[in-house]
Amino acid sequence: MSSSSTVPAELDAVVVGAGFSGLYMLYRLRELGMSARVFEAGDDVGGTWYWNRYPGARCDVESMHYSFSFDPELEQEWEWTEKYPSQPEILAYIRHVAERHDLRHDVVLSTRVTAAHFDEGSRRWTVRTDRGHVVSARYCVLAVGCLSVPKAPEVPGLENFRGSWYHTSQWPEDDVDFSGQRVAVIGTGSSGIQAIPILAERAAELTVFQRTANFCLPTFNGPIDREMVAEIKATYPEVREAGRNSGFGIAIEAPTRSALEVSEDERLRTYEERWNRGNLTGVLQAYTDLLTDQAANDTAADFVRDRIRETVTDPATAEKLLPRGHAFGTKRPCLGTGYYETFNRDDVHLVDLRETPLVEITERGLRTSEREYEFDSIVLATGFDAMTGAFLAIDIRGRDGLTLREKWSQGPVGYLGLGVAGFPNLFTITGPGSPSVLSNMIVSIEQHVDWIAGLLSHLDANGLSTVEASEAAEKEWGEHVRECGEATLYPKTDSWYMGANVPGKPRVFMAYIGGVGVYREKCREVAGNGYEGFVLQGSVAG
Ligand code: N01
Repeated sequence: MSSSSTVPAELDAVVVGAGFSGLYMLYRLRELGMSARVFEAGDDVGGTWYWNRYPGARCDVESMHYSFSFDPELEQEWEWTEKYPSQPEILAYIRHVAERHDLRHDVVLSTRVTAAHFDEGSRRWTVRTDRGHVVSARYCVLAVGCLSVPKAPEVPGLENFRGSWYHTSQWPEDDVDFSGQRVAVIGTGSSGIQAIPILAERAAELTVFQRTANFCLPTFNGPIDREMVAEIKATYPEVREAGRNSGFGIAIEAPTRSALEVSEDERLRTYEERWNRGNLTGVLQAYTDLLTDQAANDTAADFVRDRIRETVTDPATAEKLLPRGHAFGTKRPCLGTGYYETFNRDDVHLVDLRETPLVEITERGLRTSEREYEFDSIVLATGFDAMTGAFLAIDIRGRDGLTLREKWSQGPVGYLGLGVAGFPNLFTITGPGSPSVLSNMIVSIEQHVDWIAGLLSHLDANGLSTVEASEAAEKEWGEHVRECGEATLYPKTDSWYMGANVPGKPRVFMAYIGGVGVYREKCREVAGNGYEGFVLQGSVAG
């Protein structure tokens, strides 16, 4: 896939990344009459959905809610085929959006942004790419995604392995033929849990190396319910608006009671009914305190553990698959299709790395503390340097040469997860400190992009040249994000939300858990008060 875009030396805006956020940002910038280019490292648009094309990749937000709302005709025309959209279908949707709005024209593919430096004198960003572009832009918008820098397995020896290996997030474009092969999977997060049942069908033998058993709920995926589609399409504006003002970006009935104030029978009936909905929020949102009170959480965790015991026929395997030691939901819970059932197959094996840790990757396979296993292929489903990795992969320098890496050395800071003090005219779409990964990403992306577009329009209308988060506002917001996180069970768990999956990464709860609607209101208020907490300055350089 190529793009014909030439790149002028001066632009109003450079956008980094052509996933959902970068493409929508481009759309809005064009509406404002600004010149812009999007640089995208991939060979096509799609971001996350371009890269993560491993077998079984699918979004666990339901199709009717995982789409743009800015184009009312498109949301009526587009037909999703399944309850949960598969990666190929989402990618087809993104490509369609790019073409429908002629966005490709300003997207520069196969080009990675390597540096962005702010120049005090001109009040502009100099953006450099790995293909030699040097562009001066008034604004730099980082639409780099929260989960886009793959994490290696850390154990030594990958370079010695004589077979083939694949990371789920960098899957080859031509799918891999595993027939007749002995395949290993390392990792049982969302990616592993989706890939494992399919790999089990394709390989001769599959061995799953599990370090932490996670909670997996069933999707009950299938052809989309046409009646539900018609109902939603008839009221899409209301459905979208309700999502925007909800906790996670999809309106659900808010719980009113503690899990501990109802009888066990009632609780089990409630969990059962919600389990059967086949979604992420059903069980987790059954009671007010499941994410804040360990005893309440235990009731839901026990319910899920019982479902695992019921499903997995070998008790010893079931025991290994039971998540323990972290509260349900505090590591991103997973949705799966036939995940636990897969372990009932004779050709699927489970190695518990808590009992026998992985020691090295060898020429022939994997060695644990107990023995060596031989494989033809290894699949790394080991996750990402989440939420900060993609920002820090670029050499970003703000005022006085301050690097983003220095600024974030103790963990990411920023105001509203949108801007960083010391980095004028730089925007971080779904950045740390915003609801981002704790929400339906597209709802959060649209809100950020719309808000940034409003701000840029305000700057233009008032002849202003720079906008920058103030240190004070950034600090206060950071405190608020931290306090909200600490009121929950999340910080108690080693998770990628906490940066705990990457050795040496500061341990900070990086997302805002106050809720999508609350956050949206805060952003609206900030804008309404003349972009309170941001410093708006100067006249546009001539
Ligand atoms: O990554 P993960 P992911 N040795 O970090 C294990 C989104 N997503 O790619 O938990 C052995 O969750 C690691 O073990 P542990 C979604 O937000 C969404 O699966 O660190 N094991 C863990 O089991 C998701 O949360 C969708 O002990 C090692 C696994 O690898 C996020 O992306 C689909 C290891 C990594 O799990 C990330 O998901 C896919 C090592 N050295 C992804 N290093 C949907 O919408 C890591 N692990 C459905």
